[in-house]
Amino acid sequence: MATRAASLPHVSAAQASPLPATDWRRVTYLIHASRSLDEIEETRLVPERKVLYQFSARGHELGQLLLGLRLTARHDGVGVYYRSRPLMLALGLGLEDAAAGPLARAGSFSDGRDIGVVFNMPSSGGATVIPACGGVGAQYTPVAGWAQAIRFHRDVLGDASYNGSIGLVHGGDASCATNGFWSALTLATTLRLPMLFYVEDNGYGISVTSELQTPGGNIAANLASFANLTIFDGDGTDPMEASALVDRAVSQVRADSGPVLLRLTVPRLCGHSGQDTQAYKSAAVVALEQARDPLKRLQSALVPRLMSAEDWSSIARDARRDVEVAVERALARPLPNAANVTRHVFSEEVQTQGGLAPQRHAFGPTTHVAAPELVRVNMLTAIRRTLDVELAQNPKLVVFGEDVGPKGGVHGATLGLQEKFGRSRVFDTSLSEEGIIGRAVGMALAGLAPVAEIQFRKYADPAAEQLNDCGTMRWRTNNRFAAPIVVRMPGGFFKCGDPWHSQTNEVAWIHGIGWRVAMPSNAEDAVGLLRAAMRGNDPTIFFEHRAMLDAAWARRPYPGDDFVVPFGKARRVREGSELTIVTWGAMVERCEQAAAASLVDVELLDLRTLSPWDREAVLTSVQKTRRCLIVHEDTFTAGFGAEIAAVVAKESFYYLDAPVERLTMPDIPNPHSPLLLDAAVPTAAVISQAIRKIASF
Ligand SMILES: Cc1ncc(C[n+]2csc(CCOP(=O)(O)OP(=O)(O)O)c2C)c(N)n1
Repeated sequence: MATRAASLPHVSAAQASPLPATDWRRVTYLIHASRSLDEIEETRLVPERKVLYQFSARGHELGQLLLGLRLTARHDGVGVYYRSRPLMLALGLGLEDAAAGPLARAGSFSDGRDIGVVFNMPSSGGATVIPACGGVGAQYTPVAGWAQAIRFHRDVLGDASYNGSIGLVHGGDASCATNGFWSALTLATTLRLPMLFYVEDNGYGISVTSELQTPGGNIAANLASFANLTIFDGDGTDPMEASALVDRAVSQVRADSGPVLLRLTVPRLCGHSGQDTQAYKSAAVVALEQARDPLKRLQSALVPRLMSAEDWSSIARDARRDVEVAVERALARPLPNAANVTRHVFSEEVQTQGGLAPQRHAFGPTTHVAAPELVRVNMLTAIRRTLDVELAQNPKLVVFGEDVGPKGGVHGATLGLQEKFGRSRVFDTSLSEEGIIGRAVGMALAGLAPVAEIQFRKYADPAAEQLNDCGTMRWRTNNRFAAPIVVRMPGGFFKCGDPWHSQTNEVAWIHGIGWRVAMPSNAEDAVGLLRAAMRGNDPTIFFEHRAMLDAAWARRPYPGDDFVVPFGKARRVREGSELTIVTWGAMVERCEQAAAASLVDVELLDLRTLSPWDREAVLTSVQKTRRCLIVHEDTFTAGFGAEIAAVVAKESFYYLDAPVERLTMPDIPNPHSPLLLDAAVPTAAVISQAIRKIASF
């Protein structure tokens, strides 16, 4: 059982002596550097329209600097937000890069692709700064994943260099109202992760006061009875108090004594962003905030006790001069190269950090040629066996999701895997899809290979933000980071349907930037595509159609432990000369039945993967047959069929003898009654009719 350390509401300056660990000269330098950057941006670079989106950290600096200077372990992982620039400086972000980001210059942390305060920093022997996001609260669950990965590296892989490493996540008071915060808090406290939540409470989320984010406005007070969590709460403008609290908080998490929440109150001495005039604050509030300026309080605490007035001024001058030089150098940097704007959506070059590729992980041999066993297996067994083989071969692979442990998953895909590989490799999660995907992202960034299960496709909705941010990560960071996670996701109808368990909506993932998407129709392809996904270097959605998991049609001989199916290669299920059907998932079987029953010579293509999709196979086939029917279970409007139809219409315009047709679910949720379901999802009979109609056009 965890012991709860006593809360430390307000350690006074008298109680707390300056700690030897605090390099006050460095703190002094960095606070002035941060102020100078803010001021030069506010007074010069924003008016000159050189910085287009500006965020200052004035008032927030002290706690961040004290924390950043203590995050020195090689495997520390840090989650930050847009007001974290002082923390970044303390962690080693160079002044020139700090200035170049907001100027959207070449180099720096996103090469002009992202807002200049949406930071990231691969480890160069010290802490990693996990790619930040614009979405408030999105920083929390990836840090929980990082903290879990620390434990995995240390205890499961036996890597002693992870001893004492921690995850630190930084957010504002309003971020404590987000899904991400609560999800990460559940993760950290149930698993007793080495994770430090650092909340900087400035009383506002833009203009909304903290009483609307948590009752009474103090998240630390409200979490006082939360099990397995130690709370430290104090004044982030008082150098000695803040230093003492930061030191205790970091030490406790480093000692692996469970997660800590540290809340420091700070004034926001500026608008929320460059555009914000703070008209919603009264003059009295602004005056009170100014009176709490941590820079002034730092000066009073240090001068003359720890340094002379001349020292203080000289450090301030040095910082100012260095920042001015850095800004001029940043301004002299080239603008980003527009010719590169489409690069790094998917893996072209190995990223600096994230997943196994930067570690030059050696996978076993692979073949595209199946070595079929004698006995056929259903798709569920095929998936389970592929997970089993990859778990055995790759010690960094972890499989997790709701009920995947002792129960073996509600669909049975992970049955027996926890018994075989243990609770660290195959495990249950809390019921938070944001937590499942955010954790997967953090684990991937920490060098593991996470395979997450979302119980039903529709229940990926609460993870939408993490999925979206994961897909765009490589591009946003200009290939510095990628999180190649595999997300297994059953969906589609099964005997009956309903709006919750049967949705496919695969088009959402194809539209999401940076995701590879597989939707196999049978056991052999499921093996090859899942293995390709688990050995790949891009985030991948692996859609498991519920109707096909045990369908007799989908049973195939297991194709071997080395078998992979390359993404972007359609399977020609049936050769024909009069009409091409393009389809995937559960519709492949129905289309095959319909084609066999029709008198038309149909060529049937199973796309197998939708991102990328095999344009060449489709166009070659349509240019031969001169007719095209696209069949999918997803709804009609803006379904993936629309994209295929647009490409076929453009690229095969002169070859077509009939309009390109789409046969899909109507634009309704999946119905429950089998009668209604048959009226909605294309049946073999309806597909046959469409074949005849197009053939006779
Ligand atoms: C999910 C999400 N909702 C809304 C916003 C717009 N927004 C940006 S910052 C912010 C306030 C955040 O306040 P807080 O977390 O307290 O941090 P502070 O700015 O005070 O440092 C809001 C509403 C956003 N970026 N993300």
